[in-house]
Amino acid sequence: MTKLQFPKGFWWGAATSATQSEGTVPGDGKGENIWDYASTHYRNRFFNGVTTAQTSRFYVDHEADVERMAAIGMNSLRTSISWSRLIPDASGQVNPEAVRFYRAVFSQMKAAGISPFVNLFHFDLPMYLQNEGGWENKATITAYAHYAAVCFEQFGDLVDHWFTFNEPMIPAEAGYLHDRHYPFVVDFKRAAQVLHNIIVAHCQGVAAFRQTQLTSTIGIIMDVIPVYPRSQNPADLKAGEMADLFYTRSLNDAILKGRYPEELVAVLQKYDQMPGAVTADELALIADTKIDLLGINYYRPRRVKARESEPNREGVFSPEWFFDSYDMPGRRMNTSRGIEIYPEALYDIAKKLDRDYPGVPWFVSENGIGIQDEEQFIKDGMVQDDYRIEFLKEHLYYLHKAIQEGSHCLGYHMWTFVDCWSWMNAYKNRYGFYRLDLATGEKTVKKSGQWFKQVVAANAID
Ligand code: BGP
Repeated sequence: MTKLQFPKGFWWGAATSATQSEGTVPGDGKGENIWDYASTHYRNRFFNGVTTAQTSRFYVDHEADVERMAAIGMNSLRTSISWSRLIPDASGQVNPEAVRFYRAVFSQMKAAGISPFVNLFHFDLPMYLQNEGGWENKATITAYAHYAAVCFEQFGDLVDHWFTFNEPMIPAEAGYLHDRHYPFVVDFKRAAQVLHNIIVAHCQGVAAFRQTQLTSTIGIIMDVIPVYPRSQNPADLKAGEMADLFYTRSLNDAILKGRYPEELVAVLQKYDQMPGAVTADELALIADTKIDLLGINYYRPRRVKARESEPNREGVFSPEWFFDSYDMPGRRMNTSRGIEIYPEALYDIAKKLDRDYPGVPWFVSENGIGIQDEEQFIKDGMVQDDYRIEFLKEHLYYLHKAIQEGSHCLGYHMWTFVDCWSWMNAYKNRYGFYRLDLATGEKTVKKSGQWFKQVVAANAID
């Protein structure tokens, strides 16, 4: 079979985040974040009884883990810094143990030829900030700018690519609209304020970076869920437009074009849903902020159909205005996670970026498949995850096609390196190149990890 060759220097790696992989040990000085709190106090609601304390123990196991990354050929890894580990309380003091830990990790990675991609915020707001209003409070933006500056100062010499946020829509959407993440609020106007404040924080993070002499890059990681109206009837097309406007363009236009879409502002004004605290200075800052690199997380498409009944005032701003057509016949589903598998979307995303947001180099910063009860596929001591290899191959096929047509995509990171803790399901679904045995802590490479090594070596897929 012909090999599909990727561009020279392509980034092959994986992504993880601090809260999902590090764990804590007594004496590490880490402060509490919203996930430590929520997984302890709401454990029966979401986490299958498993808290953030039970992770893949990257904090203590990082040396061996970096060797494991090298063993499957990874040339890059994205992880995040835990804000509440680095700055554990409201005094703003830096935790020396955290500095020691992250410097050790990033140095080891560099020595092993694994480029550190470092994200500043992956959903894990320190509890001392959440208790004062979290992202609704402008003081959190100031605290974030301080935290970002500390990171650049302490680790700037070791990091190749910085990111201000992972999926900035999620804290607003899941935390303030869909009742999924702490603080479990359902209020559109508050969600809109949270999103705006996070965008301003992103801009201040970029500004803090621009004040340094660092030659690395700074960007952001977004989850672009491509929208496909379920039918060509006008109502479904309109619903698709609105879904794209609210979930994608609201954020992408602000970050990549420097302004909120006029249509969005008009709808929010019409329904009295504009966030109260948006200043002219903030809008000017958004207009002036440019990123160097964009990460795109892709898991599933958003199939959209119109509501059956007319939306009422509340309904317009409820998640029911537009929604996934879960009953759509013929969808290929990942039943473990309840989401559709649609690799063609990676091509569509690339085309959309080229068309609507040209000029910014990008990479796939997360893509992967979470599978329940994966131990059933263990044979000869190894998870035989042929389904994951197929999934990755199919996605890489469409990515390759877009690159061939000129899309400026620089790399591909799989979610994730070792099976890790998940926000909603703890360890129910497994995503890693390495299997984690929760009982013993043992980590063993899966068939997909071995396959990935060949892909990296060839810089190609079959
Ligand atoms: C992304 C998050 C990751 C990770 C991944 C897998 O949206 O950035 O942190 O969790 O989704 O999803 P899940 O863990 O919900 O199955």
